[in-house]
Amino acid sequence: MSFNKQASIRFDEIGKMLELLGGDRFRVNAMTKASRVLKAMTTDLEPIAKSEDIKALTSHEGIGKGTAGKLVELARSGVIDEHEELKSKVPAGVMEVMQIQGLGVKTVKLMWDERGVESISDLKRIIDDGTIGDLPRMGAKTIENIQASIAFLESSGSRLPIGVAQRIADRFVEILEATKGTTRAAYAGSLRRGKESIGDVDILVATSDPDGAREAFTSAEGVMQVLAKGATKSSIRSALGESASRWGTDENAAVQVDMRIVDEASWGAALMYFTGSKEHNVAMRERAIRRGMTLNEYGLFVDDGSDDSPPQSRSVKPVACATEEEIYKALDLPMIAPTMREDRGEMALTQPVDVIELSDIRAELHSHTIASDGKMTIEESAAIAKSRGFHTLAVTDHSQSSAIAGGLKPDRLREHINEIRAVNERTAGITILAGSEVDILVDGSLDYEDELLHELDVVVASPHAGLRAKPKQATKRLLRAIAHPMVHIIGHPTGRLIEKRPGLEPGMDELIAAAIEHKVALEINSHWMRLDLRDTHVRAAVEAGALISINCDDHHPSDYDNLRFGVMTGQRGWLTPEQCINTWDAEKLHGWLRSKR
Ligand code: DGT
Ligand code: CA
Ligand code: CA
Ligand code: ZN
Repeated sequence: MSFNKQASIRFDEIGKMLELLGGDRFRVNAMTKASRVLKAMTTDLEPIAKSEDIKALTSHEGIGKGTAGKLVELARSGVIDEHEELKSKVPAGVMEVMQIQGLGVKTVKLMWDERGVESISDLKRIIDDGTIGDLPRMGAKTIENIQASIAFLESSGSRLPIGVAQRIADRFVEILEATKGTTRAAYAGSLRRGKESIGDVDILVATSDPDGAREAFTSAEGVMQVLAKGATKSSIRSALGESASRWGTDENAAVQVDMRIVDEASWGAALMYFTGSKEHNVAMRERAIRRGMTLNEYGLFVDDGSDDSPPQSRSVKPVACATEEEIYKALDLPMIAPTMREDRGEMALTQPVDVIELSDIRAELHSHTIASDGKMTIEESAAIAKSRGFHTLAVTDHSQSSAIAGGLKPDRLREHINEIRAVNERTAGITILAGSEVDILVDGSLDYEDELLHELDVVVASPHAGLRAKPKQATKRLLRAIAHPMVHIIGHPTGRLIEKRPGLEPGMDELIAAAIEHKVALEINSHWMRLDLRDTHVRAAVEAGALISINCDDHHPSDYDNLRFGVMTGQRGWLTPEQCINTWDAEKLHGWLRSKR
């Protein structure tokens, strides 16, 4: 695990443990903030912390003097004293209880202090003997929800990749749209923000027939369990369906889906609230307060100083509520795309960012055919690319070292190049380029001789094996590939698989700087199992001015549909169309490719 990640986890735990022990609010917030900042940071702080350069550490936003001292401790000794000390005071089981959805620190602390709950089994005990009900705010419904969350945590616990969650959400939205009385239905939450993994699916519906919506939702195909069926919120657990088997989960795996019935009139406010992120919402509410207003899921209201009840329940007319646009406008902000709502600087925007859209993509530069491990012929793949309005398709089958993936020996690649050129000759309306996805071997050299690489229009160089290498080695390996004069694109640079394999953890800042120097594009691989580069890497690359290439890495016709996930990952990194080579017109793109020959 990278140094930053280790530090991020420890700071998060320090924050939680401090809070459980009734610690200072200000310090709790500082730790939580530092944890978030470290999680998103692409600069490896280990060498800086090792050299004990406090000034350099505190120059990063969100890292104060205290946090910097702790980073130095961690780099020097592998532990943080305060973290160790707190761990001796807070039982590990209490931290496990904290992972149960819907249980806040306050409640966990109360259970621990008043009922001696020091593990999940302790919690189950006070539920079974009913003594949990003696605690404040523990109605039958709350207890039921806690039980469901425990069951969920025990059955799976891990997050779903976006590609699996997307299909389930699309299906529920379709079902609700087809239900009588529905005026609007949409998904919100992390899925709408295009996050790589999804904890649960959040659906909103506006309807003149709430009973009908509840019925349709809770009795839909694939519903395994109904967790709640309330006036405004219903929750179910849904089977994952066919997409799950491709992901390799067991058939009992499930995802929670929440449906909320909201008012048509305040649709925008509800959509904004339930899209989140929580951090973005908090920042938005603070902004509203500073302007003498109140923002909630019903709208933006002028604060009339009455603390007794929320404004909507007193028939106060909102300043804005129908659309997200009008709420942002009323708070003097440009429209912020859902994918940018992570409190990562969007609150300081004065102009909208022209982030990349799906329709901007005009070329696919990483695709496989039956020549290696793909399921399509060159013609079939080209027909799909053409139907998507692409002007260029690069066929990039695997290289010789990827033997399991049917990698091509040099002679076979030469034949394949001729075949691609022949198909290109007889296919109108799209340019089919001859390329290869060339393995970056563990020492950073490429899997074909330069002479052969020179024959290729497009070289995508990707790491496939040796993905457990130490960060330093990984950096060296990738830097060597980037410096190769015939490489155009680094494919899935870290080789990670979401929720399955961490992949390489190279020094991203160094890779980005080298990519700029050698005019190499870094890929966002759009497959939902990969999304590699990830959002935070993209953001760093975009800020530094590196070129990005968004590709589907198609093996199967349906893989072209994954483009949306790659584009959303680009948006999460604030990528604009100009910086993505797949948006360029044919002349510009082909010229750039040729400049490396
Ligand atoms: P997930 O499900 O873990 O992938 O992440 P989200 O972002 O979908 O989170 P979720 O499902 O807990 O809640 C959906 C949205 O609702 C969230 O992004 C923001 C909003 N929301 C939920 N609970 C709170 C809260 O306690 N405070 C605020 N400000 N917003 C909340
Ligand atoms: Ca969610
Ligand atoms: Ca939820
Ligand atoms: Zn590939």
